[in-house]
Amino acid sequence: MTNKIKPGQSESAASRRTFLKGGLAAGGAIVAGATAARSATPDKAITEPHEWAQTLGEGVDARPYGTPSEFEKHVVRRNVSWLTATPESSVNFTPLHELDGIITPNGLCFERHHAGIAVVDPAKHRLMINGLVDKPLVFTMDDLKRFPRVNKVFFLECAANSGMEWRGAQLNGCQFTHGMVHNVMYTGVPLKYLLEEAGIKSSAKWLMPEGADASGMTRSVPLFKALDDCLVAFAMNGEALRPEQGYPLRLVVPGWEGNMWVKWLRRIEVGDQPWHAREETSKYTDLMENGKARRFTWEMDCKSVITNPSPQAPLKHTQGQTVITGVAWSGRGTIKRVDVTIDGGKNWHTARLDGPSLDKSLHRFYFDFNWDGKPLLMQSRAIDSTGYVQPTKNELRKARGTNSIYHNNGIQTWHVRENGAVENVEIS
Ligand SMILES: Nc1nc2c(c(=O)[nH]1)N[C@H]1C(S)=C(S)[C@@H](COP(=O)(O)O)O[C@H]1N2
Ligand SMILES: [Mo]
Repeated sequence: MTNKIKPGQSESAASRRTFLKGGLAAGGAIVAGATAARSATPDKAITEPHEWAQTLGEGVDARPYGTPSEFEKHVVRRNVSWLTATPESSVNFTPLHELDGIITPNGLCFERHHAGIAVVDPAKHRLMINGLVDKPLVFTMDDLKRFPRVNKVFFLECAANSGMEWRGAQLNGCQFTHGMVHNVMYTGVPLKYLLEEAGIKSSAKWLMPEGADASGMTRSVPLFKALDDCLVAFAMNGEALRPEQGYPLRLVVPGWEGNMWVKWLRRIEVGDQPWHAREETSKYTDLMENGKARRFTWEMDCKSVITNPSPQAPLKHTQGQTVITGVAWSGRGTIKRVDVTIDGGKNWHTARLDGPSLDKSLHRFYFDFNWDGKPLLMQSRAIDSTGYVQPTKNELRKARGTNSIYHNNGIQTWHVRENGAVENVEIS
């Protein structure tokens, strides 16, 4: 069960905590704090020459494929040991708290594999389209690159993202609570062009994409989605797909659960009914309180999270000018508004959306404020272009119970202490 404690009370290491709404100290008048700039007192870091100015640096031949600065070594994907029985069938998480803007760098996109990373030779790779088509076709990678291609930014979220938080606050860090999402610009061919080439029979209603990895992953995708906005993608953020993301070819299913985005895509069968594959029966279905399961819950509901500050990224100052930032996304469109509270929901402020607002993409938001140095209970709440409002975790539990793992898009609360430390909590 959850502990109910008041802010300011000393806290145990218990992982699940609940705060009483009445006991909040934050909010009210914002006092003027220190400015973000340092005063002009002598500082050796500016008055003395540094070692990096004493010798020549590496030449242009040192880094044929660039990697981040050695001072950024902590910016990595991480896994959760108790979720990783075997690394070949597991997940790691995007370090959301280390990123800004909306694009996830290729080397930091979370990975989810059912049978490890297949090493596929593009020269030997083929995509087959068969089933209810006039003309079964096989494409080489070169064939695919002769079709008109498009560039589109989309988020991919695993339906299990935040799944460990259904019953209470558990993991300390947005990397772990929300890091099964990445946002990438894909280059690929609209699937509709390939289906048109094969000629879809009038009885066709469903597709079954299949992966070339040892898991041979399959999902049933309705034809209307394929004809709407699915892509067969070969590049991410301007370069070839990474092996982890399905090199040389993956299916892009915008706004829909990540499991459908089949990697190492080798075949698409066209049929007149769904296949009821493992990934849409025993997995990726949502068991309700009454014992029935929701299925084909494809769309990822509108969601947001504050990425900074957060448990892995505490505040380094104790009052004054402060930036709160995070990301919001919706599988149904763009983000219309993000609200932020710093007092556990007593007062809500409209956050500033910055950067491109793209369909079914992450959106970046900021809330700039003057911190009075008192503990904060921070939340963000996103509203998408359909008018859907991100629910609280308790609203979700009321509607769907707590048996589920998937589709947890509830509002996240972070508790910021006076010393800047942050932890994952829930408000009752
Ligand atoms: N062939 C194949 N495709 C796959 C998977 C897989 O194991 N094999 N995992 C799926 C799942 S569950 C998710 S959430 C996404 C993860 O994509 P990513 O590794 O690019 O993050 O790929 C999907 N496509
Ligand atoms: Mo997934």
